[in-house]
Amino acid sequence: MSRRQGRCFTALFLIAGAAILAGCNAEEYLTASLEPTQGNSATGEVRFYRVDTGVRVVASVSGLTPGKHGFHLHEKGDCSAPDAMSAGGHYNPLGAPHGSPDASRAARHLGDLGNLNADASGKASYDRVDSLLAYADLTGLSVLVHGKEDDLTSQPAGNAGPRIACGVVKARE
Ligand SMILES: [Cu+2]
Repeated sequence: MSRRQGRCFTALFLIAGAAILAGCNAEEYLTASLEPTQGNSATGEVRFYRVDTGVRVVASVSGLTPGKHGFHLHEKGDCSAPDAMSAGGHYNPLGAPHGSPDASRAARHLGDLGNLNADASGKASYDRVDSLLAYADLTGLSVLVHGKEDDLTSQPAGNAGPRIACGVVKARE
């Protein structure tokens, strides 16, 4: 091998090493940045991770009133309306009734994530693995936070009140 070829192989080796390291560091997830709707103040981030048993949903939200707030995936990735009605109804590709996130596939919307539960300072965190969601289907949906508790029973949306924050689900940048 000539000296020049040797240098070239060294360079290739370094590039391959850097690529492998970059691959190890690039954790893959989808994210939705929650922005408040008109007259509200809730903000936060929701992340979706692919796990063996489904999709892990991790949220951190602040600016809430203390207590429970309906938390759903909605069908349209459009938060442009001041009241976020542009996001459409719950993500419900199977045409099921509204329900608890722990209900069976036939008894909940796939978008039914239950409630966020804000503490006295208005902060809520959420970390749950959903065994019915498919990671590949989530991009382009939206995540909504509501002003009231989702009772997990009332149709079609748990009587959860106005939409106070909205974010579109996107690949991490
Ligand atoms: Cu909703």
